[in-house]
Amino acid sequence: MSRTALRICPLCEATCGLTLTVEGTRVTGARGDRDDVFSRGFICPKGAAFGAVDGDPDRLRAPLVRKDGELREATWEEAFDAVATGMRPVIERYGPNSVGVVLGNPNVHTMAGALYPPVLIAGLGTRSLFTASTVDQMPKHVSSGLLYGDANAIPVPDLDHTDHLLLIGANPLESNGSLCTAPDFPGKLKALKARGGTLSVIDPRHTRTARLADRHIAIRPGTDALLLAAMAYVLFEEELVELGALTPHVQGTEELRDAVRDFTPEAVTGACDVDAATIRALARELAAAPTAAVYGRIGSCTVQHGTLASWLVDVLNILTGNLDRPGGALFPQAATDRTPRPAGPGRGFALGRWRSRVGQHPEAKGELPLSVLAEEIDTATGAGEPVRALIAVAANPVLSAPDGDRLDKALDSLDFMVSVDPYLNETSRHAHVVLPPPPPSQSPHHDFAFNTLAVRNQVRYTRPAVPLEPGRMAETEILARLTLAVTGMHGAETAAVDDLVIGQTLGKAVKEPHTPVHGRDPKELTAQLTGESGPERWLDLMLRLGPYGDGFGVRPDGLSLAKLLEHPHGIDLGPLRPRLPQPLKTRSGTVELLPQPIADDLPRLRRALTERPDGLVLVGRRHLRSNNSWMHNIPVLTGGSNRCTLQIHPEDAERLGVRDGAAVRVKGAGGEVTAAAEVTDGVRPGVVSLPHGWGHDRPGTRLSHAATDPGVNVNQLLDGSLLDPLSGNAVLNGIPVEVTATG
Ligand SMILES: Nc1nc2c(c(=O)[nH]1)N[C@H]1C(S)=C(S)[C@@H](COP(=O)(O)OP(=O)(O)OC[C@H]3O[C@@H](n4cnc5c(=O)[nH]c(N)nc54)[C@H](O)[C@@H]3O)O[C@H]1N2
Ligand SMILES: Nc1nc2c(c(=O)[nH]1)N[C@H]1C(S)=C(S)[C@@H](COP(=O)(O)OP(=O)(O)OC[C@H]3O[C@@H](n4cnc5c(=O)[nH]c(N)nc54)[C@H](O)[C@@H]3O)O[C@H]1N2
Ligand code: SF4
Ligand SMILES: [Mo]
Repeated sequence: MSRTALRICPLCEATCGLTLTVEGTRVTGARGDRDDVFSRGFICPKGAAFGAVDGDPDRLRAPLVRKDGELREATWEEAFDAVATGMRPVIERYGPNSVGVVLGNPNVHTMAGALYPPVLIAGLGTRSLFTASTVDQMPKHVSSGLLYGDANAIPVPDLDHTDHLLLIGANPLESNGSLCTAPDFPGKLKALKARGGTLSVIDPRHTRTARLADRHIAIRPGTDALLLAAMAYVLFEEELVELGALTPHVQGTEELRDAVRDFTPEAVTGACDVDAATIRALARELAAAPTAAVYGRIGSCTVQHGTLASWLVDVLNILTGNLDRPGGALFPQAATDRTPRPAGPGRGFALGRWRSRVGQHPEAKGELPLSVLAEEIDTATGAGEPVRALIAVAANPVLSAPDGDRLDKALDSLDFMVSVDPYLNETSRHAHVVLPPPPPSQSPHHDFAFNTLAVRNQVRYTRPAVPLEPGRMAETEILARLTLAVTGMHGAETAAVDDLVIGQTLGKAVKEPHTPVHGRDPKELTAQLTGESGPERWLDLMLRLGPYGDGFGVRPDGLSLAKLLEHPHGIDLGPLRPRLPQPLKTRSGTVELLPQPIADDLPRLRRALTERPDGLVLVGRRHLRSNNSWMHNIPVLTGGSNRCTLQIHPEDAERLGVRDGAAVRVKGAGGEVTAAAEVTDGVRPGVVSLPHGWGHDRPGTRLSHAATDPGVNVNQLLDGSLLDPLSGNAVLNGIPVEVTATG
C-alpha cells in the first residue's frame, strides 16, 4: 500500500514542494507538487532522486562513540554522556573560546539548523565560530551590513518582472539559484526572454546559463569588481545616474563619483579582458532598461575583491534607481521575519569587534574565516588558547575549506570532537562522537533562511512525511541535547531549551512598543502557542509575531501555525514590494553608498588595475546532480557529465600537450592533485575549472559509492592564505595554478 505525503525539498535553495510516494516507511518516488503556491510543480533531477538520497544505505542509523580509538555504534544516552564528559573539562580548563563550532551549509536546509545553533553558541559563549558563509556569501553580508546597516538585508532580483537581468558569476541552470530563492530559475530566465527582456551573463565559462544569454562576457576571473566599478564610472560620466524614488534614502552619491574616477573602461579593460566598448554598452543597457536587476553570486563573492564586487552589484542597482522597485532588486519580507520596527536610524554594522587568535583576522557577523580554522587548532602561538575541542554540525570542511590535508591533521590533534552528520565522511571520521540526524523524510520542514531571499513572499511548512523510525532522534532534539550537554545542563529536559527561547523572545516583544503584543503578559501569550513539538511552538511564535502574523489575536486573519497547517501547499503572500526606508538600520537611517571600510579597500582594487599575473587560473563549477561534498554517494546522481574533471580550453591544452581524457597534474600554493583533463571551449583560454566537494578516498569513511569514483579535492590547491580582507571569505576562484601533462 502506498500513500503520498508533501515535503519541501531541502536539496538546494529553490525550496520546491514535492509530493512523495511512501511505501511503508520508505520513500519510493518524488514529483513536483503542482499545488505548491511557490514552485507550482517544478522539480529537478535531485528532487526526483529524493527517495534515493533519503534512503541511502550508508546513512548512519545510530550514534557512534569512539572507544579504544575506534568509532562504534552506541545508544543515544552513551553518546550524550560521552559528549558531556569529553567537552566539559576542556571548557572548564581552557575557557569557552577553546571550543570551536563549525556550521556547514545543510544547516540552512533544516529547521534544527536554523533554530538551535544560535542557542548553542550563546550558551557556550565561544568566539570560535566558523561557518560555510566564509567560503560562500560573507562578502554579500558585509556589503549589506555596510550599505543598509543589516547584514541580512540582501536584495533579490525580481525575476518574474524584470526587463533586464545582469547575472554575474552565477550558473542557476546548474545550481538552481542562490541568495535568490526561485523554483524553476531556468524557466524564469526563459520567461524573461519570452516577454522581450534581456539577459547578460558574466562568467569565464560558457555555462548552460550563458548559453541562454543575449550577451555573454567571458571575463578574466577575479576582476568583476573592476568591471562593475567601470560601469559605475560610465553611469556618472554619461549622466545616466537616476536614483528616482531612492533619492531621499541615499547618501554619498557625490563621494562615490569621486571614488570610481580612476576606474574608466579603458583603465580596466586590460585586467578584465573585456573591451571598453562592451563595458560602456553594459552600463548604457542597464540604465536604459525600463527596469533592471544586477545579481551576483559565487563567482562574485569567493574572489579577491568579493566584498567590493558584492557592494558594486548593489551600487549599480541603486545608481539606476532599480533598488527597491518592482522589476529591480527588492528586499523580501518573510513570514518569520521580526515584527518590522518603524523606520529610523539604527545601530549600524560593525566589523572586527574581535580578531582571530593567530592571524589576527577580523570577525565578520560574529564569525572567523573558515580558512583559518586549521591554524586556530594547530598553532600554539598567538593570544589565548588554541581551539582544543570542536562541534561540527552539518559541516565537511576537510573537503569544503582550503587545505583539507592540514585540517585533517589538525582535527586529529583535538582533545574532543563531535559531529552532527548523517555520514561517516572525511570530517566526521575524526570525531569522538557522531550524532546522526534522521533522513529528511522523517524531519519537519520550514525555510527560515530562504524565505528571506525568495523572489515571491510566501510561507510553507511540511510535517515529517514519515514517522521517526524507532531508535532515531529528531535533529532538533539532537541539537537541544547537545546544547544542554556542553553547557553544563546534561540530562535536563530538551523542552528547557525551547521554553528558554520562547520566554526570552516574548519577554522582549512585550516591552517593544512596535510589536502587536506590547504590554501583554508573556505567560498568557505562551499559553496560546500551539504545536506538537518545541520547534512547532517556536515556529508558531515567530509566525504570530511576524509581519503577517495574527499578533496573538490582534489580527484574527493573520498567520499562525494552525492557519498554516490548514494550507498544506502553502500560503502566497504576494510579489515583492518596495520597503524602504523600513529595512535600513544604518546610523544615518539612509543607504550609505560609500561606507568607510569600502573606501579604505579601494586602493587595493586600484592596484589590481595593473596586476596581471601570467599563467593559468582556476575556477570552480557545479553540476546539476551534485550538492557540495555530500551527494556523490547516490548512484542515480553520479556518472555522465557529473565528474571531477579538469576543464581546459583547447588552445591551452595544445600548448601544454594535454590530451582529452589524459591525467594532468594541477599544482597550487597548497598542494597538487591529478585529474582527468576535459578539453572544452566551455572555459575561456587562460582558465581551468575543477568542481569542489570531491576527494572521497580517505580511509575510515563509509561512503561506499562515492569511494568508487572519489575524484580529487580542489581545495587542496589552496593553502588558506588567500582571503577577501573585509569579509574573511576564502578566495576559491581565480587562483593561480600550474598544469602539466603527465606521461
Ligand atoms: N573550491 C570550492 N570550495 C567550495 C565551494 C566552491 O564553490 N569551490 N563552495 C563553498 C560553498 S558555497 C559552500 S556552502 C560549502 C559547503 O560545504 P559544507 O558546509 O561542508 O556543506 P556540504 O558539503 O553541503 O555538507 C556538509 C555536511 O552536512 C551533512 N549533512 C547533509 N544533510 C544533513 C542534515 O540534514 N543534517 C546534518 N546535521 N548534516 C547533514 C553532509 O553529510 C556533509 O558532511 O563549500 C564551499 N567550498
Ligand atoms: N547542483 C548543485 N546546486 C547547488 C550546489 C551544488 O553543489 N550543486 N551548491 C549550492 C550552494 S552551497 C551554493 S552557494 C549555490 C551557488 O550557486 P551559483 O553561484 O549559481 O553556483 P555556481 O554554479 O558555482 O556558479 C558560479 C559561476 O561563477 C563562475 N565564476 C568563477 N569565477 C568567476 C569570476 O571571477 N567572475 C565571474 N563573473 N564568474 C566566475 C563559474 O564559472 C560558475 O559558472 O549553489 C547551490 N546549488
Ligand atoms: S531545484 Fe532544488 S529544491 Fe527544487 S527539486 Fe531540485 S534540488 Fe529540490
Ligand atoms: Mo554555498
